[in-house]
Amino acid sequence: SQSTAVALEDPISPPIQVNYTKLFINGQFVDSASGKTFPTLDPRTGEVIANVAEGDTEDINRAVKAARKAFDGGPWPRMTGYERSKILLRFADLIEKHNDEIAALETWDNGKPYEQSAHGEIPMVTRLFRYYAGWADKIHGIIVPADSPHHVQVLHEPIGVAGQIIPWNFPLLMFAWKVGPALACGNTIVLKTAEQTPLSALLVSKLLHEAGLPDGVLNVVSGYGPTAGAALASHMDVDKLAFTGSTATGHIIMELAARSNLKPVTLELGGKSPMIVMDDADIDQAVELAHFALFFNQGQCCCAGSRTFVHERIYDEFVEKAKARALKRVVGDPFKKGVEQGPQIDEDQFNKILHFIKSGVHSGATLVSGGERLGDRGYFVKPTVFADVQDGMEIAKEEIFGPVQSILKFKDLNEVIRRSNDSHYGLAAGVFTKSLDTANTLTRALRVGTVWINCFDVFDAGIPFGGYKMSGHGRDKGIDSLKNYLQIKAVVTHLKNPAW
Ligand code: TXE
Repeated sequence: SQSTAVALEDPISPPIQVNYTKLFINGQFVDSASGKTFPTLDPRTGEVIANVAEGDTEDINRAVKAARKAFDGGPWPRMTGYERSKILLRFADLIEKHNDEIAALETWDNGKPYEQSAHGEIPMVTRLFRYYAGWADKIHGIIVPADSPHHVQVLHEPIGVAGQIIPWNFPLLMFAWKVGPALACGNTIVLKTAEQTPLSALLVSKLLHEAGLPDGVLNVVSGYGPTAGAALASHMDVDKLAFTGSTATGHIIMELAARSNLKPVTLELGGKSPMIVMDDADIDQAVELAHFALFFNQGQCCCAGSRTFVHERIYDEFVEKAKARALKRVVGDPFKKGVEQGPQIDEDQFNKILHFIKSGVHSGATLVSGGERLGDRGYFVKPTVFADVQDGMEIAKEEIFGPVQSILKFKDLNEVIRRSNDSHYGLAAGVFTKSLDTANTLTRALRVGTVWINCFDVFDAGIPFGGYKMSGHGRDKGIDSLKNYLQIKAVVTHLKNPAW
């Protein structure tokens, strides 16, 4: 392990010690087989936080072997659901105990406001593990009545070794969405974190073991996508693969799974979610909600309300107020109190966002605020608002994944339904209206996995989350995500005395 300390603004965060930088395989922190490391950077400055062991094919093989052994012969899939739930509950208690320390590490590695990490995300991680601890002893099959003298049982069994590949925008929350249900069902896991944000998963893996998780049940490999990630997706001994990330990588993941052992794949991919503001809306509230829907987490949300559709009757006033709100947004060091927006995750994403801003200007959209980087250090982008955005423009079609709001004008309900659905994506939608009829019509017509009515980004552990169309398939969270991690076995027994 390696130790680095940095003085961060008191009193929000103490200096952070980075204790875990190696791969976590079979209950031990180990170096990568190659001995190679890669740097994880502080997005506020671009400086190195720590050098982390770089996993590749050989490390994935080692991790899968450990997970296989833990599944085939180990106690985890064989212990009672109640025993599993107790370990998950102890883990949740440990996360809660270390909440602020984990939150600070998450903010340092990712750049998101500390207040969001400490009071939003890490508590949600705790909640999620308690939720799935609650399921661990309630997963069971059914009895099916037969047409013949047979007793038919349908057993629900863990699926085996689960491979999980997660992104950097909500590092520990994505860890929880994937690991929680897989563990509750009794599976073993090899998880690859995103190369931008390897630190928090390593820290909590240690806590999970402290809580009593047997060796080899959870293995965490840090490393890059085309090397470690691809080795996991194409591994012949991985029984299931779950991925959150870009649609482009989703194509690759499914292909790797298809070409290897046909492992089932669940995908949670990109989006271009409409946020629809009707003319009966309270404009100030609608502006605030649409602002939050897009700018939350530096705009780095798969479900960001990145097409703000506003009714023509209130359009001009809305744009003025959206501009004023964006100009008021507090951007800066995410460890400072009151900061709403930190830096983007890395230079690639920062450049991608600046490219889209240029594209918006060239295509004739009206730039009403922002439009450039903030400062000359780190990856900060000014909150940017475009008005007069047309459906065909690149900024209205592609996922920008940054603090860039596109405001589009519409006339009537059928038109906004058609335009909202005219996308390869189908992840989420926001609807802002006082009319129950309008809300009901939109809810049924929109081809998306989540509809938020007069709210946005509500992520309770029990609410299923996932996409239609090229936003993916399968659901994270809730009861539905258990299905991703279960095998179904039919057991048919001949009855000698059917009358009884
Ligand atoms: O994503 P990738 P990137 C979108 C967003 C963003 C864009 C690119 O638009 O701008 O994707 O971001 C692993 N085999 N989202 O490049 O590549 C990678 O190491 C196996 C939306 O970061 O999808 C990481 O762990 N794995 C999204 C994970 O995939 C591979 C969140 C995600 O990286 C791989 C993030 C390969 N060949 C980005 N290539 C969301 N849905 O929330 C990469 N990976």
